[in-house]
This record gives sequence, structure tokens and C-alpha cells, in this order.
Amino acid sequence: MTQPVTAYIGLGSNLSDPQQQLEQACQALAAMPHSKLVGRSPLYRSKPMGPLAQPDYLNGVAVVNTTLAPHTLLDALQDIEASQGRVRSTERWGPRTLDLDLLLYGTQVICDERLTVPHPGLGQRNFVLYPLNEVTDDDMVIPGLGPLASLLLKCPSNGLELVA
Ligand code: ROI
Repeated sequence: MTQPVTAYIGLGSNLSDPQQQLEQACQALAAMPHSKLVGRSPLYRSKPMGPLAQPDYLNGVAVVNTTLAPHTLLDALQDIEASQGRVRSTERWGPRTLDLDLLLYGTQVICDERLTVPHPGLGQRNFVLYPLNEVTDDDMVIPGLGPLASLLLKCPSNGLELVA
């Protein structure tokens, strides 16, 4: 049996009742095989990055201990997105019912045609860094990017709103 790895999953939605979408997504994450949902951040409302003519997003981060290999985990995340009606639009950075991003997979760095881990943009996106900070140790270091605390210092919270 391989040792479980701690994976961090970014959650995002701005269509079809985002709060419900993210709740349902967490239930689906908890039901993934060979995996245990061990944490989830509070949710944040964020201004859209990309085209502004779309609704605000709800964002959060979930923590999963898993023995699934990274690409198998990615398959499982994409299955959950599809089962919640995600349609991959041709519009770059358009609105979406559910986005599940594999942010971190233990301390591994992965870069191939399907998967880049740590997730590109993780280091600059307040809607990822602030919730991530709520579910990790203070001294977390992101592979290739450095301490999470340093990334947060350089990333203004700009309109990010904690959802009660
Ligand atoms: N903007 C915000 N605020 N939150 C997201 O999760 C998000 N996801 C995306 C794009 C379209 C880039 N913008 C986003 O994929």
C-alpha cells in the first residue's frame, strides 16, 4: 500500500447556485475512492479574474488525503466537474458551474501535457492563497514558489470577502 499524499483542491463556481455547487462538490470529494476529505476552508466571494461581465465567484480549498496517483485524481476531479454540469466553453476564462483545480499534490512538482502542479497561477491568485492559508500550517512551503506566508504578503486581498 502506498503512503497517502495530502492534496489541495481549489474550488470555484459562479453559476447555478455556487454555494450549493461547492457543497455538492465537497460531498463528491469525500466519496472519492482511496481518498479521505480531511479539511475544507471557509468560502470567499471574489471578483472574476478574466472577463468582468460574469457573476462573482465563490472560492475555497479542500484538503484530501489520497493514495490515488495524480492523474487518476485529476480524472476523478474532472468526472465530478462533468457530473455537475460543467461544459467546457470555447470562451477563455468564462463563467463555470464548477472548477476543481489540483493545486498541490504533496510536495511533488508535475509538468506534463495534462497536469501542472503546483497549479499555475496559485502564487498570484488571492482567491486561492487566502483559503489555502486557512487549511495549512503556518510554515507551509509551496514547491518552486517558496513560503505561503511570503506569497500572501505580496498578494492583496482586493475585494475578497469571507462568506459567513
Ligand atoms: N476568478 C475568480 N475570482 N475565481 C475563480 O475561481 C476563477 N476561475 C477561473 C477564471 C475564469 C480564471 N476566473 C476566476 O477559471
